[in-house]
Amino acid sequence: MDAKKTIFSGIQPSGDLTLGSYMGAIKNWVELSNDYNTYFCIVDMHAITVRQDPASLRKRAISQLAQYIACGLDPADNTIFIQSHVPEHAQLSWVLNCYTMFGELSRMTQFKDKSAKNADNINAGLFTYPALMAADILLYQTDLVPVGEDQKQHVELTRDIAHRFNTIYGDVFKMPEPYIPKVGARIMSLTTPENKMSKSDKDPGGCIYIMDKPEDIMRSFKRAVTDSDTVVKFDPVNKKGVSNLMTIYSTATGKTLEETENEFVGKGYGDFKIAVGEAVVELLRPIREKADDLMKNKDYLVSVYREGAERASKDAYRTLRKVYKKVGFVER
Ligand code: ATP
Ligand code: LTN
Repeated sequence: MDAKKTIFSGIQPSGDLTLGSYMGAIKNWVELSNDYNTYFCIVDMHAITVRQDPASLRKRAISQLAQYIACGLDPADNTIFIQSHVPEHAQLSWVLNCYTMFGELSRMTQFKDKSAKNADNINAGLFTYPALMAADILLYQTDLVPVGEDQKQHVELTRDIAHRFNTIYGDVFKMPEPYIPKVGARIMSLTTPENKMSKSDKDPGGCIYIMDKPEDIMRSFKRAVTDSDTVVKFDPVNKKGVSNLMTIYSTATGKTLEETENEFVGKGYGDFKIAVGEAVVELLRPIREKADDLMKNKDYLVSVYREGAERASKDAYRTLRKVYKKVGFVER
């Protein structure tokens, strides 16, 4: 028996990875990865709940893999794979769809947001998205799911589904817990700090991408929205823009919010924004360079995702087989 507990998390290749996905999720994957048995997934099946251009989707899945590795996830120690390569995800998700209630899915904030944004394509997959996410998590008997704040509701629904299933059939699924960082769980847009920084955001200035060049990062931070005050103070209600920049600075440098406040006493927003930009440039520089290098070696990336899928599938099948038996499917 493996004494280590298990982590599962994933990101959709629906756009280029942002500083938000790094600070809310990937950074914590890396920090926790030594102490856990880990699965990190590129959830391409989730991505098609919104229309994608096929060639870009394919390209982004591969570059997302390179970025996972560049952020510090060593494929020798972490199972890194592409969701559509492991058919057990689709198979378990069908079963879980039959244990997930219409009312529960209707209450999901992400569904409401995405239906408003994609009013011409409110498809069934967008609605049942959380059942697929529950399958991702439950297949691996996951203990911990490191995600940003916006995904907490989905992990809670996963727990409800697991509980419902276990109550009927006995202990089939491990009960997963969300892991949400104290600082950095919700990075906001630099131009509209009332909105989450998001890779499918249409406003390019609001978003920092992991692969952005230093000059683009600096330009975005210099233009970041602040307020008419002059004090660098953490107040997410009245000073949304400044508080967001403080969160980013604190997560990038490891300094606390208090230390950050003290560091900028008597200095203006101009100096502050440059300091935040520089901290982010230095944080992302080695990641971008490593990812660029990895992208030159496609054969290596192919070998990583093939090996990952093989390992994942073996583990996933164990749970799927149990589930099929429990619900009464005839063994093949
Ligand atoms: P999309 O725009 O396609 O919905 P997204 O940019 O919102 O994508 P996701 O793929 O939904 O990003 O999220 C990937 C992971 O990163 C999740 O764990 C999510 O909670 C986290 N995350 C995404 N954006 C942020 C953010 N702005 N702040 C903190 N965490 C974030
Ligand atoms: N819904 C998540 C992505 C996701 C995920 C998962 C996260 C799909 N399956 C399993 C954690 C565990 C999002 O970020 N939008």
